[in-house]
Amino acid sequence: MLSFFTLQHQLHNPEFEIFRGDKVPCFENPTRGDFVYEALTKAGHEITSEFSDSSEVLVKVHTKNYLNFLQTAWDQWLALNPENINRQVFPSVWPVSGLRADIEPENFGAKLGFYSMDNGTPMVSGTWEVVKAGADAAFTAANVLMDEKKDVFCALRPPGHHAHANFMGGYCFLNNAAVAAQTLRDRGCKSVAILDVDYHHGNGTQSIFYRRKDVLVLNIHADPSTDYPFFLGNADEIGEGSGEGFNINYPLPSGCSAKIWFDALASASEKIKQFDADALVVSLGLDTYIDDPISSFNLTSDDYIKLGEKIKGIGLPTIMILEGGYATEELGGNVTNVLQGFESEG
Ligand code: Q9C
Ligand code: ZN
Repeated sequence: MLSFFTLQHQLHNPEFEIFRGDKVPCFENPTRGDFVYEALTKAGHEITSEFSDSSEVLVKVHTKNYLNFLQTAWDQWLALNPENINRQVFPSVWPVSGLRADIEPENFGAKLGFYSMDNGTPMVSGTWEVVKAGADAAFTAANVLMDEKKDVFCALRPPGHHAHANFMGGYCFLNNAAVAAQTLRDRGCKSVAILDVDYHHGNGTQSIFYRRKDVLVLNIHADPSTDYPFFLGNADEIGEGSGEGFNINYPLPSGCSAKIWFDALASASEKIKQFDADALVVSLGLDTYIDDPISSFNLTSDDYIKLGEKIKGIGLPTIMILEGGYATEELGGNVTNVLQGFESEG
């Protein structure tokens, strides 16, 4: 399957994140992209790194202020102290409920909190370049799907589905799935479905389309009462205004079986078929894998072949976009298993 990938991803290379007060190695690191690239190559998938500029669509799914912040954040960090060149950027204060979240602060540390939901999304010098290339890939993939009528896969990192219109979080900066879905709409699809199968709820994607009925968003994920992102992803979040009824969440118990997971997938697929979309965007997180180091679902590598078959069975022109998945050595094989299952299904 035609796959979008660039070695540029290696420039987003944070060394550590904070876990319970300690510095721990980043789960979301360049080896993920390297293993996926290797597996795609080995399995004979065609790979392209030719992307076009997604700016016209980026401003429709993110706020201009947030985009401007992301693009200039590293320079602002260096302006504080040139020695920051080897320091990762982390926020430490947030405008939570009850504080003023409507005034962008001048102080850079405060700005960081203003534009983020957690301290788990480290930024380094190359981050903007890499995340912009990821959005460009999603944009180009959607255009290729429309122009050439072929299904495509975006092997992107860092992931995107936790990124809201105006803040980053959960290793995510730009919402690639939202960029792809919006591009499909702009290119003439009357409606689009986004199916998010990452272990974690895709809070950013849900939020971006929450008041819209032209993009149906479905999420299968660990219950937010026990798992990140904690503060979104419950079953009673069904959309708002004209978007009411066009957001569907399937929170599943931490540790649940593959059978329960595939039952939820069957329900979600049924909803997508009833919705009658013109195209499907899949937020393909592979952190549902049994050996994922930060997650607790139980899918095996063989289950990913089945997942690919089921996605194909939905019967829509499809863009799959990589989200999470932190068992890095198995990530490449799990990705190519999904593609294999998808392509085997007539
Ligand atoms: N020590 C995605 O899978 N925090 N994001 C984990 C582990 C957040 C995961 C902390 C996990 C976000 C796209
Ligand atoms: Zn995840």
